[in-house]
Amino acid sequence: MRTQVGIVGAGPAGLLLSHLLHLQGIESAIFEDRSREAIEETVRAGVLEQGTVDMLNETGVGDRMRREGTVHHGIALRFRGGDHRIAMTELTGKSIMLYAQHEVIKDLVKARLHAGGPILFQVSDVAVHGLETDRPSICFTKDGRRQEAVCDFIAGCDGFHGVCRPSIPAGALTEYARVYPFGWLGILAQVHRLSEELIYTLHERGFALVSTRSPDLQRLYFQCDPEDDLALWPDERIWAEFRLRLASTENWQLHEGPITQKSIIGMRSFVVEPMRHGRLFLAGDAAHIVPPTGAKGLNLAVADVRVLSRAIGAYYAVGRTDLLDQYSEVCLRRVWMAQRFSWRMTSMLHRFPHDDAFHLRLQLAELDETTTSRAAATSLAENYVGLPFGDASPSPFYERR
Ligand code: RFL
Ligand code: PHB
Repeated sequence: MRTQVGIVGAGPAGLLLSHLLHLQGIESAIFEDRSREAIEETVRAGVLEQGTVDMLNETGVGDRMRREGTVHHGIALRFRGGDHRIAMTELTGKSIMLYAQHEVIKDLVKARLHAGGPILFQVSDVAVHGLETDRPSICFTKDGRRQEAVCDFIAGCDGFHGVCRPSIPAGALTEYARVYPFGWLGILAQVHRLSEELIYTLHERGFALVSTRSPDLQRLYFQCDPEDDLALWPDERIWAEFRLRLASTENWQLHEGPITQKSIIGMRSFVVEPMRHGRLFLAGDAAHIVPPTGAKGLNLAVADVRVLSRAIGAYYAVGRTDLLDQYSEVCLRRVWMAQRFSWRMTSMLHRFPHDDAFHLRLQLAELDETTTSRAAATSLAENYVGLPFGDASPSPFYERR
């Protein structure tokens, strides 16, 4: 088969890129190794930055998000048992949206299939070839048959464990990485909403987070040993840990209920430079990972494909290659700012294995400063609601039509 842009991976990056290209009249095909059901059910992110929300709305895939998502204007930082609000909208004029990643995925899959855009689910043994030529290709097995898609460009949107990044010759990329000595145990619980806004907590026993999915389904996390076995965490033990860490000196109550999903995830920071090799462009988790404390991963994936779709659009419309050449540099500047913010939120709110009482007091002092200085609170809020996209490229062709 032949397509203009071959996209590996139907996560937020791959699906949105395909949608943005379609709006500019550019053909693409997506190659995904899991089933449609599997990608539409995987529980991951929940926080969408204002810029992500605006993009989904402006490109016609925001209707259900506007109806079912919840706009939040602040977050709480809980320490010494007390809540301190960061008034995001008051400080920045922007807000965030709580809307689950798998709901974004459902909306994008529906839009792509409706427009006839091919998404090939359950392909196996994907391999990319000819990256340094102007006819790169994607080989894959579908229904037992080995096939090839010849493309002009390939977008590696296949996440951290995908095949695209490792297909780049050794020596062409530099990797920057940090692995944290803790993970997050996350649950979905059938409990009525615990708080109007997210609560990020630092407790002597470690970090905890109260988030939400709907009025009757809550998402909570706490810091744990990344090697912990979920079997060691029966529901009662999980609630006991939340009771301790979320203990409040104010009028706040933890309601407990049935846990419908639980998992443990490791935490790392990772960036690869550059995000391009020949005709292969990496986007989203394939190029960078952040610890989830800043809620940035999905939003970075969206920012990458915005830049990439504009660069590819300018190539097909007027033959420009300069935006493709600038892709990596433009994305990386913002990626590193999000890395720094995610690292900062993680270090400020988690206990590290060898931290002593001195370090805990420094963390509390940092939280005191963040919640009492308007300048410090504004800096956190600006990062949390999302930094400007930072691409100086012309407005995309689909906006001009
Ligand atoms: P994805 O979502 O991993 O999608 C990659 C897709 O590629 C497919 N794939 C392959 N297909 C074909 N052949 C292969 N060889 C393939 N290998 C992989 C996979 O099946 C998959 O469908 O990457 P993408 O699109 O870059 O999106 C990144 C985001 O998913 C990720 O950054 C976020 O989930 C991170 N994240 C959060 N981000 C936010 O912006 N806000 C949040 O509130 C937030 N919370 C979170 C998070 C991530 C979490 N976990 C589970 C790591 C909370 C958690 C707990
Ligand atoms: C979530 O709702 O899953 C969530 C919220 C905030 C984060 C990470 C995850 O920082």
